[in-house]
Amino acid sequence: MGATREQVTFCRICEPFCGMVATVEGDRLVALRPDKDHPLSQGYACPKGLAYPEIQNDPDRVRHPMKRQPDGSFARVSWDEAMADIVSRLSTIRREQGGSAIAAYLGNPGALNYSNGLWLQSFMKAVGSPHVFTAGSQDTNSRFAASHLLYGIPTAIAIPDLDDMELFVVLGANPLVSHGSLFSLPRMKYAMADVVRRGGRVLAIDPRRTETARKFDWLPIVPDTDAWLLLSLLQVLFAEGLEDTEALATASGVGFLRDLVAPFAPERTEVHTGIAADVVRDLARELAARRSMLYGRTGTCLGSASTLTNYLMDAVNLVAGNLDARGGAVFGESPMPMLEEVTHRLGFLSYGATRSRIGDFPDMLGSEPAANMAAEIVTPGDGQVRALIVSAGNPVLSTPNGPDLEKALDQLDLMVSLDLYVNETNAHAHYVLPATAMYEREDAPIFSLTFFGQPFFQVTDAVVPPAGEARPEWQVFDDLARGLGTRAVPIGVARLGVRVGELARVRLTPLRILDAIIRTGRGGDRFGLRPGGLSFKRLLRKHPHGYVHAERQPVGRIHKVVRHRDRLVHLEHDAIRSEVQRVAARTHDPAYPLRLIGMREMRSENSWFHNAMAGKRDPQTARLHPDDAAAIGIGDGDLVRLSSKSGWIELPVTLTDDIKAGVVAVPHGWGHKGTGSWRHANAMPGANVNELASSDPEDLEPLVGMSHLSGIPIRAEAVEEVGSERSVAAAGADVVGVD
Ligand SMILES: Nc1nc2c(c(=O)[nH]1)N[C@H]1C(S)=C(S)[C@@H](COP(=O)(O)OP(=O)(O)OC[C@H]3O[C@@H](n4cnc5c(=O)[nH]c(N)nc54)[C@H](O)[C@@H]3O)O[C@H]1N2
Ligand SMILES: Nc1nc2c(c(=O)[nH]1)N[C@H]1C(S)=C(S)[C@@H](COP(=O)(O)OP(=O)(O)OC[C@H]3O[C@@H](n4cnc5c(=O)[nH]c(N)nc54)[C@H](O)[C@@H]3O)O[C@H]1N2
Ligand code: SF4
Ligand SMILES: [Mo]
Repeated sequence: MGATREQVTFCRICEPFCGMVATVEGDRLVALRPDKDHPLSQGYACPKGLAYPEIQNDPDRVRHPMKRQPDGSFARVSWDEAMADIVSRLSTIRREQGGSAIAAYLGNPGALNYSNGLWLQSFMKAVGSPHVFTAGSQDTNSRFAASHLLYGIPTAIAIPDLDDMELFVVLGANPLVSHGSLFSLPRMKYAMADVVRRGGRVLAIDPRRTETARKFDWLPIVPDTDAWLLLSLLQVLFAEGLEDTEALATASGVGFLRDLVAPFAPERTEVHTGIAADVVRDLARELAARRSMLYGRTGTCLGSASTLTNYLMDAVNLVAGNLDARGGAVFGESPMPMLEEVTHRLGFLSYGATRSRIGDFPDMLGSEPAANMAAEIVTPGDGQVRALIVSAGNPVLSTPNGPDLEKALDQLDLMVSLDLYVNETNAHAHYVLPATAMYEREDAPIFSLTFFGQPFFQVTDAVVPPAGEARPEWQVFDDLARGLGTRAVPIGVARLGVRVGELARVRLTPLRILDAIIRTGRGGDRFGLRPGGLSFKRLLRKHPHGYVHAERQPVGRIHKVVRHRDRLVHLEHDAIRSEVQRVAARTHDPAYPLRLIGMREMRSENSWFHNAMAGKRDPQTARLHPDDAAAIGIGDGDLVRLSSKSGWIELPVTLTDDIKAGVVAVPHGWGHKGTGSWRHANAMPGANVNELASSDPEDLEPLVGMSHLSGIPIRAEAVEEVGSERSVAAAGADVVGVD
């Protein structure tokens, strides 16, 4: 054990990027405490963030390259041996079937890591494959697609200007637990409480009385009906002459929108949403009268018409005069504007630049729908996937229809994964390669630059050296590319500051690129032209707790944000019209009368915190309303079988009044199996809720191939256990329906 020291850094498990102070003994991260001097988090951190040393030092972590043996177990091999075999197999696949036989999946921690995704994308470009899959098609892509339609760029996403807000409507998000997403403000819950303290209101429109809804106001809604509600809010705004004409001058297609929403008076939509017409009218009036914003996240991004829902949400904000307005929905300013400019010009911010082989879906930021993965592997033809590299992901649990994906994975000629653990997905890999954990690398939140509540930037150095033989993902992609006789370098981004001649000579590291981005960004030293300006080193030394670029996010810049040639927000789209028609024509199968939604819990992060926090959290259960439970004759703690047209799972129920009758909530990321390295998590009961989700292209959201994970039609039945015998009561038809 060496000397004890402290180092200022920040957490990258989720999007607030809370400031942390790490205690290190020798090379070991022993503790984390919230950083009181961090300008945004000011001493706040959540239980997950503080528990990270348990992940860092988890004895179940993968610390060496591992090769799967014929019996399914893993044996340690050297990096050289693993890389040589992987390169040789990739070369063969590429030679015989072409680069498009190679696929990659980037999971959520990859989006919170500055270098992993850049190098993965560059590697895939270098081998010439369109098959990049990400967690985005289960998370954000419908938000991106709506922004592309409205603003001409997927990444233009408005955030709440809470400091001056009078009405904050949270539609399908639970920031008190999730800590916010596509919005980085560690003290968000305090900022929301301040809205109320100033005489304003926070309203959660959610099928469940969430932690956020409990603290503030709750308006229950039938899952997957937000589009109906939003159409009606717009109908009222126009019909009552409440539209903000000045705001509408920033848009084209206002007539289209007016006509589109005209048939949807609240009296027509209340049967779908379960929200009374007069409540909708009052809300529309309140939105027009007060500085306000509708803010949504996974609840509105994972429904069956999620691009439309996101489009309508922004349309309400615009028509009510709250878009790009103080106290409303504002577009954050990036401290590194060149980065967006360059990535935009290079075509990285694409939508529909290519179409998927399966289902003919447009790409989003160069990625295809992850729900297609199994079909892309098993469907013969040009572009059939034969090799898959998974970095920081667990799609067997996080995407629709995991069992099908598992079967498909076993047919691959090569599967490689970069992870901290053996999980349910990479248990099928030929090689699991140990990746560095977040405190083992330098980092910066470069994918969240415009989402900070205050214009902000921070960099961190590695806090401890890599555990065992762990390597950063970018290095592995770089080595693989070299092995294949090519280069995986984000050249375009690199050109920002690094002289091109140098690119050929030196190994271009992410740190060099990050440094260049900072030096050419706001306050940057312009490579010496502005002495005293910022560089990576200077930020680290002079502003270890982060750097606030301006007091507030600016307003009045919609013309700068919009990338359409005419600089107007585009409201008119045939795709939007056809989505409204599709929603209006939707029918319900009486065999599946209930609606399934997800829920996140404080001591859980998707699928990968159950091992570390196993003893500190409750196991997974299904939340059911007592009326629905009574209808099938089950009580608290009893087993329920939930079935959809795609599959079924069984798990114990927790009865609660905090959920709308007809709705069942189940946390995702569970269903750990003995095949993985997670000894504690594997011992916990639980089921993979995404077995109830469909990966059929017909069931994906049509505009961007978004997975439909929220509002899935299901049936609930009692499971009777007599001794070791189990039977399912045929009471499904009696279950209380939602609409
Ligand atoms: N039903 C339902 N399904 C959902 C959702 C839902 O709300 N409901 N939410 C969706 C959302 S929003 C998301 S983001 C996805 C998440 O989907 P995924 O990203 O596929 O799954 P995770 O569970 O986040 O798995 C992350 C993996 O990365 C590993 N890891 C952690 N840190 C690192 C690192 O630094 N480097 C590397 N290489 N690996 C690391 C972890 O060990 C873990 O195995 O799930 C989606 N699925
Ligand atoms: N503790 C914890 N924090 C996390 C995560 C985690 O797993 N655990 N995951 C991180 C990730 S990857 C992400 S993307 C973010 C997500 O951040 P959030 O989206 O804020 O997180 P959720 O808790 O999934 O909130 C979604 C809410 O939508 C509601 N909902 C479901 N269906 C509908 C619907 O049809 N309409 C409406 N109006 N509401 C609906 C749900 O009841 C739920 O309250 O959280 C991040 N933070
Ligand atoms: S809220 Fe997210 S970023 Fe903050 S400490 Fe918790 S896990 Fe880390
Ligand atoms: Mo996510």
